Amino acid sequence: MERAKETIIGMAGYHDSKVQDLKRDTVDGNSKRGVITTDAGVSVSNTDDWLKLSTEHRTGPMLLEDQIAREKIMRFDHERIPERVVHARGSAAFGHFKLHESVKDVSCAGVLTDTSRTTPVFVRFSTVLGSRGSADTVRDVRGFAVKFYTEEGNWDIVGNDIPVFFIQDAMKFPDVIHAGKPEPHNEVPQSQSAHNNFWDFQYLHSEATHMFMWAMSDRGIPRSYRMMQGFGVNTYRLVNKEGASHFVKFHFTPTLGVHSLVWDEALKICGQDPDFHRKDLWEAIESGAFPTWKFGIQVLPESKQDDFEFDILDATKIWPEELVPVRYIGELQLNRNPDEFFTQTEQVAFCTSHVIPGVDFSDDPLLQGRNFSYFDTQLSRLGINWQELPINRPICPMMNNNRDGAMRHRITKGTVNYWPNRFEANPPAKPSQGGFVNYPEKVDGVKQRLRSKKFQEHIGQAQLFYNSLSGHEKAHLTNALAFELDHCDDKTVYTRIVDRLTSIDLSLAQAVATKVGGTAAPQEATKSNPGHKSGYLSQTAFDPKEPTIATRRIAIIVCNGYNASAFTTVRTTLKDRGAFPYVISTRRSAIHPADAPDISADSSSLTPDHHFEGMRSTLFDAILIPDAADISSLRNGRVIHWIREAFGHCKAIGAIGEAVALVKEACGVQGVRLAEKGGKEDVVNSYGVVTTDKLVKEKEEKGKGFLDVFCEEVGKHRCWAREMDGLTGLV
Ligand code: HDD
Repeated sequence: MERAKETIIGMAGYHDSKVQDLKRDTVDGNSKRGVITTDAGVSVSNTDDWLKLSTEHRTGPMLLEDQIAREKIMRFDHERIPERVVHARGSAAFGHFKLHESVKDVSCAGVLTDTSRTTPVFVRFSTVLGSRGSADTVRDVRGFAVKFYTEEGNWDIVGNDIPVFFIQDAMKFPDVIHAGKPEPHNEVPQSQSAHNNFWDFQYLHSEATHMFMWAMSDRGIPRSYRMMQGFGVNTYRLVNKEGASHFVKFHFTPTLGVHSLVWDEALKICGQDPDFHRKDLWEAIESGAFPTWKFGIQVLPESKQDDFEFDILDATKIWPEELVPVRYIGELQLNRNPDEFFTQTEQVAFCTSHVIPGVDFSDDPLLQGRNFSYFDTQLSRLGINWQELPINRPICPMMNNNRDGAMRHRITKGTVNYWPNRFEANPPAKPSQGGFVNYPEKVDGVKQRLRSKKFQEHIGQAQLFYNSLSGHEKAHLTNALAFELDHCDDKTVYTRIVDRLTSIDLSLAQAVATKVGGTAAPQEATKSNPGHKSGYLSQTAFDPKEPTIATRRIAIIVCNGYNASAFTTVRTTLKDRGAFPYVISTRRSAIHPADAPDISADSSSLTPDHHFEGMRSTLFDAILIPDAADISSLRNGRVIHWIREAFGHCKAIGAIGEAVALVKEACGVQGVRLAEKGGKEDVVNSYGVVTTDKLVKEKEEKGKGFLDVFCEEVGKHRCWAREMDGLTGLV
């Protein structure tokens, strides 16, 4: 009771409670009001020159007595902490969770029952295998870790963008990670699964088959953190007020849809902009385009635990949504970037064991091991008092008799640090006061190292996943496997994987074997693919009902002599519809429209955002080239390559007037029709290449013109028909 009162007092403007909490420890590093001091607060007059024995003519030896220089160097020497043993590379943001529908029928957790609450969150996205400085767009699983700062304490969902895991038992985690990380003899390759050890492990653990199919699919190369699903993966338990328990899986589904890069593009971005995802998240939030996800739960009463072909506690299995629908009950929004990377994104520590009353664990053998591992790893990463760090501490009052330890900084007054004590200070809370009570599960078993029978079947859901993909997704998956196995030079490894693929789908195995070697002959042991499908596994199932161009990066290519009115209409329309347009030209100094070619006429000039050498088409979702008198100035290898490459990556391309000829030169392959000068059709859309002779103002105003068709194509993310019909040369 006392606690609830305190909670409310401490939370004026509840939705900002974590912001208020962090303010206690936040100072302004940009402020001009103070002067520079030592860590002990003494003002310092020089931080550039070590104290030394010098004269005007000769620099002499430096003095060890310079405590100011020593402190500066010594602090620097110890700046690094161990990076996370997995998920080292990541970025994060603050936001909030809003519950739309109470689920008090299954849980008594305040965050899942009180629709008037807004719960602050901190969410960290990550890759798994790479080091802290590795590239964002590698093929990998992505972490999706959510810390809810609830009124009853912190609740962490430490999930991924893929709903299943490689292994069933936590004891195998060091093996799967050792096999995936750089090989031990030469520390190669960095953040790649394309090597012998990774695939050796995959073969030797057939339970990993389902997940490697997901990792090789487009899910392994997301376009943006904002366009990925998040899954709690493990089976948890929800407990309601009456004490009844239900099993549950957690889902986050992005409102922008689920979208991916294409592999050739992902590879190039690793070099062109290794921070691509980090910047994408940051920029979207800074510009007010807050990423959102629907939050849903799949719930099963305990009585149904044994009703399925698979074990519902096996983390290598999904609960197909046809069997257990997702109940969408709330929304997660990210709306504030961190103030400092290290103290927030690096020092945040998630634990699957952080649950709150109303949420509990199942006997999922992966989850149970995780509950040990996360807490344990924070000890070597951050030290015993890691929960005191500002980003990790709860927003509700916290009190117990855990004391001391390195770097303890909370000062707890009073004469007792144990319970019970003669003052009855800080007693345990009764369940009626919100005290956590473990679900009284009845357990009956024999103590042995064993997984139950249903854990032994590993192929059925890998087939379900493969069968449920659309044509282009299947093609991408096939190519991904062919790429990865091409990087395995040990014949045992790639022939075995081809073998494994034959038990999923013979045609898939044959396509891969043709490229990498190995025999995909139907064997006696080959399981036939029964062809079952689910409607919720292809990324296309999550396309927004109304296609949107919001937050899409669109390159508007311009040159001197551009048509000012076409350019302005284009840029304004794209901006109005929420896209991020960037002007790209041959230089970043001023360019001039056709009707004001005078270089000195500053008022009618345009300063491009980038030039062609500074950026690449890979960093944009679409390209649009307005009309320009002097289009021939763009007729060079670099620009042609820009457009051609965007065509190869199936991006929407738009061209107006004279620019159509440029597009023709870059991607005028057979099968793609383009608008003709004086032709009958106002707008031609062929394979996502949208062209027009001229922009008709009235049509644009009525919302039926060239720009609408172009935006519709951008909203589709990519024109996959282009590669499926063999026009891109990349499939
Ligand atoms: Fe894990 C980090 C997700 C299985 C042990 N894991 C970590 C992070 C995510 C996941 C998103 C990064 C958290 C952050 O941003 O700080 N891990 C998963 C998922 C799993 C999973 C979805 C399967 C359902 N993990 C797993 C197992 C173990 C670990 C089975 C050990 C038995 N994971 C760790 C860890 C890490 C970690 C070593 C490294 C840094 C950290 O915990 O805080 O303890």
